[in-house]
Amino acid sequence: MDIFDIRKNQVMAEYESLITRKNIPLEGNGIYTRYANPIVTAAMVPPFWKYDFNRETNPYFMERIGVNATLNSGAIKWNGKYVLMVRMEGYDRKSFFAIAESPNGIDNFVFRNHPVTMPEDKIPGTNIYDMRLTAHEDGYVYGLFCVERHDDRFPGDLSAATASCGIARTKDLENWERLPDLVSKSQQRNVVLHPEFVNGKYALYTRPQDGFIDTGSGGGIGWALIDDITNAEVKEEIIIDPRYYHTIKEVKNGEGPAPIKTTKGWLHLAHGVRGCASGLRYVLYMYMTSLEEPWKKIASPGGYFMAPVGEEYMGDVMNVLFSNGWIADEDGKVFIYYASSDTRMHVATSTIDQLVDYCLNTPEDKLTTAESVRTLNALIDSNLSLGI
Ligand code: M1P
Repeated sequence: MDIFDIRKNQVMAEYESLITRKNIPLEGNGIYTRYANPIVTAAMVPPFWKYDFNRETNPYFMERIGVNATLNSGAIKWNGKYVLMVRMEGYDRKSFFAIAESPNGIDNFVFRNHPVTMPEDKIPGTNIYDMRLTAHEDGYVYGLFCVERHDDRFPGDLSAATASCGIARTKDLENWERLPDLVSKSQQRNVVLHPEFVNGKYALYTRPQDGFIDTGSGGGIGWALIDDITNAEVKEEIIIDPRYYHTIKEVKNGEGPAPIKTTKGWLHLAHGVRGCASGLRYVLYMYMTSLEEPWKKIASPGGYFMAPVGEEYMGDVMNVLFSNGWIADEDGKVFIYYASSDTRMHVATSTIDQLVDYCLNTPEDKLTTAESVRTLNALIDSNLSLGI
């Protein structure tokens, strides 16, 4: 065997072992269960995306195209499979989308042969990422994602960029019809389509922001009704889940996946960001809104729902959990897909009943130390009175 065969066999064996590896549930907190292994990593990208398999042109079996990270993934159940719309990031820093699917939602994720070829809007984007998938009651599956372009108002500044919301739709998850980008007075990232019409209109969760990174005057997660999804424009926007001083969402927040409908209200998963000495810390939190008026918050459990643990802290952008995909099965099981540190994908499982219980019965953040201690003492006193 020459070097070509030795390397090819090694690469294929490692890939096969990773994509067939069984995942194991870890002990949970009663709210959700984490799993031992990440479910999609850069090492699980098919070798035929990275290597030239032609011995003549690649005698050393060298990697030709590298994938740096597999992160923030939209999710949907499709033909009985758990489908992730993975944000792939190449060695060249460009993100693109690719579908990885699994028979059980927790392991054996395999990429389809080709990444998604997303049609461009009138002005082509430089980078696209973080798709939220929504199976809308109009019959389409929509993908809303961030489109980054250089901000040409500042030609000398190579970091000046704009964020807008790209919109595409499909009926087969293969062929995408690109609609015009969302028109909005502010920049937008983390825009999510609500799955139902509201007052006969499409409804969006938005995240207005003054700059590409800083939300500035953007007060939090917004809500806007859209007259025409084929020419979507935010005319009026209200903030339904504000940022707040000295909370997990002091600096920024953003809607995660499209909310899940339950008998008690809409379940929402979001990310909150605060600053600390080591930079920004991204955690996941939940809230619920009214069934009839999805823009009205009815439950706001205090603090974070999930924060990085163990290897989740480490990666390209440290101390980050981010989720833009979850799947609720008909039996009530929920698969929460989240990325750690902008590097790899994980799953946690729960149920609708558990998540609703968590939202309705976790004390709210009452915003001061004194109130937090009062809340804690109430639980302690109640428990001690039971004679435990
Ligand atoms: O690096 C952390 C996240 O930062 C951005 O999220 P937000 O707009 O809320 O700050 C996004 O670039 C996201 O992709 C990334 O994971």
